[in-house]
Amino acid sequence: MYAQMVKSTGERPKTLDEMTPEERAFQTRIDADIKIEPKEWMPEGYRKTLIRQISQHAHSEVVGQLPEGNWINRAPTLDRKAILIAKVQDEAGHGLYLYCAAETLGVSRDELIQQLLTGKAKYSSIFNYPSLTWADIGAIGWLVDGAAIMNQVQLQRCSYGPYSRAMIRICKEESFHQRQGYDIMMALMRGSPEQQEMAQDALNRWWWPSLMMFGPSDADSVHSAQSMAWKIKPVGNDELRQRFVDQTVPQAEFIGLKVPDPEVKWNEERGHYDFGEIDWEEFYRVLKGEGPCNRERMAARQKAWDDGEWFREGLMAHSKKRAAKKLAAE
Ligand code: FAQ
Repeated sequence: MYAQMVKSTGERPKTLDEMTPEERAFQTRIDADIKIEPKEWMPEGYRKTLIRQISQHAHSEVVGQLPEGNWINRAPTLDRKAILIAKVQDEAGHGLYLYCAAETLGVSRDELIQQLLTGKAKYSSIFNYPSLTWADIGAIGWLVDGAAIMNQVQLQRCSYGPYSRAMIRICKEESFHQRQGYDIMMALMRGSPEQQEMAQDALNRWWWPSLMMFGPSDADSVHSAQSMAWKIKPVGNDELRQRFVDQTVPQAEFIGLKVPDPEVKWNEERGHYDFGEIDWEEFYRVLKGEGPCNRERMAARQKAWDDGEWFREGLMAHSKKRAAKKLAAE
């Protein structure tokens, strides 16, 4: 039940010759960068891929509140606490925009939530790691939101209108999140040796999981070829991961932190940083439900769902009453 099952069935994209006339007309619109809107015809695979990706993204935003929520009561100052509350609330809002975008594809929010609670739908692997110290809150903002923006900026160009528009607002907020995380890391690095050590320890633990957020390498990515042909994903997993490394290594060095990878080195010829191999076994273990916090995260979501039952019932009863009143008045 707690497993984020690894069950992927990727297919190579059809060539124009293999497409039906409807599919060809659809692909021509995609190639011309025309946005697809909810009521328009779309291939079933396009609809399913979007539901999968958008709902997994929504679940990630909601589950992603948990590691930081853990530190709201323990934030070191009132200002830091207010900022953290605002940030965690933003993540809830992102989940809501994204569930709404998924609903435009003909799936209900209850169905999506059941998929999460039964382990059928995934959420980002990163949220299965624990937030052990205050420096982790800095590292999450800096690295996790940093990786999220790197991915989401290009998703603003996604071919599906409602998803691409949701991304525009989300990216603005994520950019504030990233800055507040880096600001926490800067403050710690200006502090005592113990604080500096705490910041380095957080970077050591969050670096590799952050690189895993971009998904398997392109060669092993099940959906990338088709998703890129449909412009659901305008840029591949490896290119985004490289952009993230290129952006983040100098930020670490600027405040005196060391990225925990001996192979990180500027490559003049490539114009990029080289970096070491990701532990893909760990990635797939986390996806299978065996990360440090998978059970805890799912138990928290299940509890939230159960605790909210009386409220959902109340809302339904109120809406039925209003509808009956309206009908009686007509
Ligand atoms: N974790 O063929 P691909 C955030 C799965 S938001 C778990 O490459 P795809 C904000 C993948 O689903 C973070 N599963 O798949 C925040 C597929 O399995 P499936 C979330 C992963 O979809 C910050 C299988 O592996 N962002 O952090 C992961 O083309 C702080 C094969 O992979 C988004 O969701 C992973 N890391 O590419 C909130 C962005 N990677 O579905 C709170 C939108 C891969 O067949 C606090 N999503 N898988 O069973 C995407 O861009 C894509 O879905 C990718 C994966 C890039 C994540």
